[in-house]
Amino acid sequence: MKPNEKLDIREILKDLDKYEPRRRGWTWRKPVKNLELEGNQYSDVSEPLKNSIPLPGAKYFNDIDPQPIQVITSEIASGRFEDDIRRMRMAAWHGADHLMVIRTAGQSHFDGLIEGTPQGVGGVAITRKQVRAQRKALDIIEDEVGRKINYHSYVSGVAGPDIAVMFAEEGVNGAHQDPQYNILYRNINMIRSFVDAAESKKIMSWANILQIDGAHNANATAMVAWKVMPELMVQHAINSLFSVKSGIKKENIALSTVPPTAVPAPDLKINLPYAKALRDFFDEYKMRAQMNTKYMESSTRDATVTHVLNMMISKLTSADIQSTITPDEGRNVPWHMYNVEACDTAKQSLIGMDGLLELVELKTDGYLPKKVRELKERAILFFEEMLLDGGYFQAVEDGYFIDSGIYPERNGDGISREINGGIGVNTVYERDEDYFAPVTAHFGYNNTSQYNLKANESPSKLINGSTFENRSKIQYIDELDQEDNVNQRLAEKEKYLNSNLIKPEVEWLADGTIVLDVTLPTSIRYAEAAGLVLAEKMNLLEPEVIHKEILHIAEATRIQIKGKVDFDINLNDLTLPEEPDILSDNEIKEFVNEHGMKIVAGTVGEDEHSVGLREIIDIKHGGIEKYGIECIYLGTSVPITKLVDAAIEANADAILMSTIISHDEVHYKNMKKTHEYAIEKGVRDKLLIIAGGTQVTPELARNQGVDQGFSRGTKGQHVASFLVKNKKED
Ligand code: Z98
Repeated sequence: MKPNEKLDIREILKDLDKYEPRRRGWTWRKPVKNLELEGNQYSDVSEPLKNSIPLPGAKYFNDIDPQPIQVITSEIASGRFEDDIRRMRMAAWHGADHLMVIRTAGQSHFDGLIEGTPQGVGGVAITRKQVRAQRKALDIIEDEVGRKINYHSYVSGVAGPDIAVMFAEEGVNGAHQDPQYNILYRNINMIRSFVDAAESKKIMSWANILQIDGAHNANATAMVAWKVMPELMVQHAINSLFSVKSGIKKENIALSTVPPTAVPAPDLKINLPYAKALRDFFDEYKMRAQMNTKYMESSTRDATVTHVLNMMISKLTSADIQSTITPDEGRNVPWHMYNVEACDTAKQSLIGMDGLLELVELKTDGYLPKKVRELKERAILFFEEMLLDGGYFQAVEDGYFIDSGIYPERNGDGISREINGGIGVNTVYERDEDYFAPVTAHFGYNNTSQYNLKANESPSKLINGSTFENRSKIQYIDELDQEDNVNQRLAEKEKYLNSNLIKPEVEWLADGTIVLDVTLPTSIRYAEAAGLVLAEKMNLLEPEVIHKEILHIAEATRIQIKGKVDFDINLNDLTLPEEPDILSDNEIKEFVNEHGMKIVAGTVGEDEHSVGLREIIDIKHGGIEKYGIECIYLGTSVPITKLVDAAIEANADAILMSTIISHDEVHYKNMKKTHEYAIEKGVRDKLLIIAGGTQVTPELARNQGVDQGFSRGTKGQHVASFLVKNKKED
């Protein structure tokens, strides 16, 4: 795979029936002690990538791209897995190494494994083909970026154990699994849910899949999110210990933690003690920190600030995995650019806070430890009361969970589920005495002795291995639906697949969607209506206001409108402007340092417009002085003879002449005169003449005899590069 080539989805789909995952299990980043990049010392970083897109400011640091120590999650499930694969590549280049396929698809409403690749609504249905295609694509992507990528989805719903088996077979590396999710949010019978969970966890442990729990969903669901803090700890405890008892290693158990509140509440005062209490209680487990979606609105700025504040807590409490997705999920716009933005936000913040715990310490007296203790006490009392009242199942029936009171306060609005109710009620059966299952990973009683198997021998030995050992037994079903499948979708997009035709896109190839960002000088209601008219007049199809922000209730409103365009752009019809040929700052500096460089500059003729030229020279604005080039500035309206004479006297390497006035082609005439006068003086061959100005066309300037012309948008670096290159050629 060449970095500058597009992923060919059809190539990935080819021979998918024969694909075998390269490995099983989760991979953490490789820490690097005392990494030094461009003179910067880093404390909590991991191995740099082979290919990546650095942050915008990196151009001032020789494009270094330090990678935080935390695994960074990006959640990608737009509804079309084939487009998600492309977005996974974008996210990986921006630093994501945990790619989750999880969104509001309602996958956990499916009662069995589904096959093929149907298009999802706001998410994707988890199927073997989709999982296999994405894992295969990630093999290519991880080679490209030079870091292992963890692929993740979830083991929920009554089909949970079946999904766990499929994940183990297909090399899925991480999964959400938490029986409490099924019970509280999907009304699956509690006994069934815990039995399924034991089985699923056993399978996940065999495949070394990292497990993330579902406790944070309480926070997103509760009426008053922060009040569920004690309950969140109880939910984490139940799932963690149940997972250990089902066979998962502690290092493969991650708590899904979300800072329970958000600004305008005093964020750190509430969220930090909570995170600290959690770290103290669950110090043997991993933490997957995610953002709070509960209070997230449509402002990307607002979501980003929440994310950054949340990451300060992640740093202070040493979270192991940093999720980035909820700024996107909270706004329900699963678009490429938001995944990428959030990955960059994580990288920028975590690197920005590198070494934070070497700089500050969490206080051991006063408010923080007091609050931490209070939260722990509330959680323990919650647990004790639950045990006294008959245990977890009874507590759920009594509506203990997702109550809007902070324990021990109760508001009676919790979610209540019946022990003898819900989906899958009465579907759990005790195993008969001769029960036997010839499978590799299985929870609980299995009468292997009747077949003379030793205790440490796998029951699957009796059938020459189950699908875990013998992949030829896996039933691979390509597509079941003739209409709704990836081949049909790709055929519809044929025109845009690896062709010269492009159309804007936000989530699916050639979806045609664009966003307008508009400020209108009116109140919010009028701005919204006017915005739609504006979009229609601009020929945008299906316009919809996706964000509104009051700048002032009467003066102005900012709105964002999405809409579609129905035309294509042919890349072959485009004329690309010449790429400026520039050297790096260091290359220029080194050359000037070694060989010296002097220029004489001025605006010529009757021209008083000095700003442009001064910007090219001045160190403050990135002008050529910063490279050590000696600049003799002669001022404005300088006669061309004076410019050349001064250059001779100073033994300068070049003249920088600037002209804005262009009536009667005076700017070009002056260029010609300068060139000719330099010849007359016998210095033309050792003196470079460079002409700049807004009306200068480089080619026309060269036609007048000067060495180069520079127009609008020119920076000191462009001019300095030209000077150095020419001197090098001499
Ligand atoms: C996250 N962004 O945690 P449906 N099972 C568990 C879950 O936590 C979730 C689902 C299933 C969040 C995503 N989590 C929220 C334990 C969802 C999803 O039926 O497809 O909605 O199940 O990363």
